[in-house]
Amino acid sequence: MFLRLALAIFVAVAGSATPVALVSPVARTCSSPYLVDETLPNGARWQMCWEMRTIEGLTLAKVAYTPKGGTAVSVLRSAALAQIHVPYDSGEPRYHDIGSLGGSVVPLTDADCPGGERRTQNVCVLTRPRGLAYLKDGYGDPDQRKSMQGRELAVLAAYQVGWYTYVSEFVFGDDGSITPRVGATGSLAGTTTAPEHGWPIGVGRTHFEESHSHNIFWRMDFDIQGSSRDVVEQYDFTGNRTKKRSMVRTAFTRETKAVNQRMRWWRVVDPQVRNADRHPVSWEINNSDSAEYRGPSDEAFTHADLYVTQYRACERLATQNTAPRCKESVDAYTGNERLTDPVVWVNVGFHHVPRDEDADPMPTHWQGFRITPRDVSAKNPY
Ligand SMILES: [Cu+2]
Repeated sequence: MFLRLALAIFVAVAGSATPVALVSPVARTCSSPYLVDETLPNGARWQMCWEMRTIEGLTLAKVAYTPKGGTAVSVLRSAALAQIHVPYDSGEPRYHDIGSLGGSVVPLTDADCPGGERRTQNVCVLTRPRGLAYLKDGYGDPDQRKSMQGRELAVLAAYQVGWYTYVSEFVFGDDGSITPRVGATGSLAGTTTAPEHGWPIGVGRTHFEESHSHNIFWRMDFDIQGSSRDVVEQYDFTGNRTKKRSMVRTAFTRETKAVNQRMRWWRVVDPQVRNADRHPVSWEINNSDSAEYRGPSDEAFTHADLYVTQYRACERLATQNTAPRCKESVDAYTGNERLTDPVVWVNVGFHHVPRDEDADPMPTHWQGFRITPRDVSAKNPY
């Protein structure tokens, strides 16, 4: 009890001037070292709890964002990796790399977490520059010239899975953006194959290292100000070789499998939570960087890029979900159930064709997707 009181006082003193910290559900759910509460230089504040789960590894909970000068909005009930599917181009092997990420955490050094905090269980929490937040020329008037450097918060952990080291990051921008991403590094698996399935590695053309995909699934349980009323919408823009383009909005009222298209994006919106302009608060999801791997019929979970399912506690992994009385993969979770508490599953593929530069230690290749605030702040968040 005393500890909790001491923590509350600490949060009140260390936090920003807003009294939100004391009423935020985040501070009530967890405490140091599992609490992250970071106010970036522009005033944007991110609060969340984390845990190291045995299977999924680093898992975030109760993620809340407070735009500069605004009030806290809860965004995610939880966010975690849900599978890393690695099928090789010759047809075999086909790995499902999430077995026990929490049991294969790679120890981090200060150099791996520069300027940040190395928390227990080798989780790193740090902030770093993210380049120009904005730049506007003054057209000769220095007083009118405006520019600012952005900053971001990253919460990360690394796992050793076979020869690969996977770095899993959740990045929170001072603009309210969220970027989940995974970097694959460590060593190539050393799989040899026929030339048509790989690339010559080493001297000459004797050893062909096999190409493969990394199909990474994230489970994102959005809860914008609580689990009720959240709606997932899909946006498309019609017009092919025409001057005119028209926006088409599709609200998903039932569980849905969706595929990427070049201009398509989705958003999670709570129609009753409004910003100062009375526009509903939402977060936009963009999965435009995926290689969009499509496997055979017994890998139907690869047949869509985004799944929206009704919340069910036992549905945690995108494949090989072994919870009792529960379906086994995300395509099977996606039935026709009415959506009242949507969970979004994002599938991002990277086709890894090895190259000489992948020699040990293999340089990190990154893959992920973007979540951008849409009408959370009524003005420029800086
Ligand atoms: Cu690879």
